[in-house]
Amino acid sequence: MSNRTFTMLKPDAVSNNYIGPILAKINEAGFRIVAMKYTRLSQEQAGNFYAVHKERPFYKDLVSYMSSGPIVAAILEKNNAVEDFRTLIGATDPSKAAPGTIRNLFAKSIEANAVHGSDSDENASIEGGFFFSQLERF
Ligand code: IDP
Ligand code: MG
Repeated sequence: MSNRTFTMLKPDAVSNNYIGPILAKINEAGFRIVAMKYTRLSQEQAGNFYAVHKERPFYKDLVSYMSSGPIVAAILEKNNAVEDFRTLIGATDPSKAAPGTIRNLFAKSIEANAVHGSDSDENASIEGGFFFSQLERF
């Protein structure tokens, strides 16, 4: 999935009615939406998605938070998608996210930080495959 990345608008972004404003930022930054789904993760699905963080102290809270309400999952396309999207969303902790980044503008806490962005081409492909089949990608 080179030139593609994967994102989720997390439960805080959805419940705060930030789907529209965040998608606008994503489009303004030059990303094309390749696949998109409004859905909700079970505890088990959230646990599998974040399995890489299983040993971290925040894992249990993160899993219940990510399954606490609906999310929007999407595959995005742009040159240098993974790196450019990480720049667009800003640091994990919104209090450290650069001005104008999505997390700076829309996130409330280090856990409820509005958006997910893949950290490598390999993970973008794995994470996109978690939500979408080949046939659902354009
Ligand atoms: P990232 O989303 O910026 O890549 P990761 O370190 O991969 O950050 O962590 C995954 C998610 O886990 C974060 O987006 C955030 O929701 C949550 N998280 C990360 N660090 C903490 C923490 O110290 N306390 C609570 N939640 C955290
Ligand atoms: Mg990460």
